[in-house]
Amino acid sequence: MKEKMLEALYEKKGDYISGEELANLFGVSRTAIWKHMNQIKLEGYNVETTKKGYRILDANEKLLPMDIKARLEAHNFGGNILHFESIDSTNNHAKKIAYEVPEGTIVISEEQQAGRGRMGKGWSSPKGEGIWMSIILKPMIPPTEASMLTQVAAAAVCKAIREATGLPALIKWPNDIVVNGKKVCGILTEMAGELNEVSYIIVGIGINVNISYFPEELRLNATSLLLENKEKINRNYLTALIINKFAALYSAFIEERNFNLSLDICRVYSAVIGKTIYLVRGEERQQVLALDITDEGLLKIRQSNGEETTIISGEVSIRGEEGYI
Ligand code: BT5
Repeated sequence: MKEKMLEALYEKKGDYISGEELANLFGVSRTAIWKHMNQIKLEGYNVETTKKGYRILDANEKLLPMDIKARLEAHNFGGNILHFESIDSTNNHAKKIAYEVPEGTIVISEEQQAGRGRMGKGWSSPKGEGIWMSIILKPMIPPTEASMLTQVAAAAVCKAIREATGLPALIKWPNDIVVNGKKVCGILTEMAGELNEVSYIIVGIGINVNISYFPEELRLNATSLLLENKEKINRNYLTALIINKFAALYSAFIEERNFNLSLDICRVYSAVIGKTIYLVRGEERQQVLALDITDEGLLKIRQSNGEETTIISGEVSIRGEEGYI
């Protein structure tokens, strides 16, 4: 009922819908509508009540599934949004439910108690200030192509941040988005499957949106869109923008086998191509030149002995000569 009322409100796109109209629509009393509407307001939806009826105002600071859905273009993605106030990790939850939910299901949380980075590293996910979400995918691709989805997601996030903020976001291959040399987003792609068939892939995306303060240990390397742009961003809008861009690039990749759309973005907005970078393998640091991203999404490098080779996603971390990139 609440869900249906929200849909009716969003269908009006900011215009009023009267209590009577709602009561007729759902065959209940106006008092019942009023009670449900109070519940909706308590959940954080910005509903204005006047003599003309009810109308939805621009979203406030909370992540609201219906607000995100109202902004979506592709219906194969985000039809199912599971929203949490708090969770250990959206990737963990996505894995638990992956077999039971349709492709394109989104798990999103206001905070993560145990957000994860790659290889057992942590991911700081403070309450109400970021986008911590996981997209559940079930593509018919061989497991060897799973890491390409990190590039698809990076391309989508980079474009969305640029469009929403005008900031010069760049992709630090393979899984970071950086702004002015600091990390604003990390992507964690995880897979389950057999040797030659994927069962599901979880693409976890963490974006520092409205974070105004970072703990000491992150301050040097991390930033947020708020800190860079000096302006808060509506997380529902940015979440929807990312899902829309991801859905378009993903369907090009899976349905048309067109990975180039994503690749082009990864190359144009690369933070590493043409730069001298360090490959970090445990304690080992090797200085190399980043040449290109291959058609398979691998990083092509030239070693100091002149030898050219490619590295696969997840094998290394990259650190620049100065600062973070
Ligand atoms: C990543 O790993 O960058 C992947 C992060 C993925 C987070 C999302 S949030 C939704 C989903 N659910 C999860 O549990 N995870 C995903 P990696 O490249 O390994 O970077 C991890 C490192 O980034 C840490 O060791 C810290 O140094 C740093 N870090 C941690 N939190 C950060 C933050 N909020 N902003 C910038 N850097 C951070």
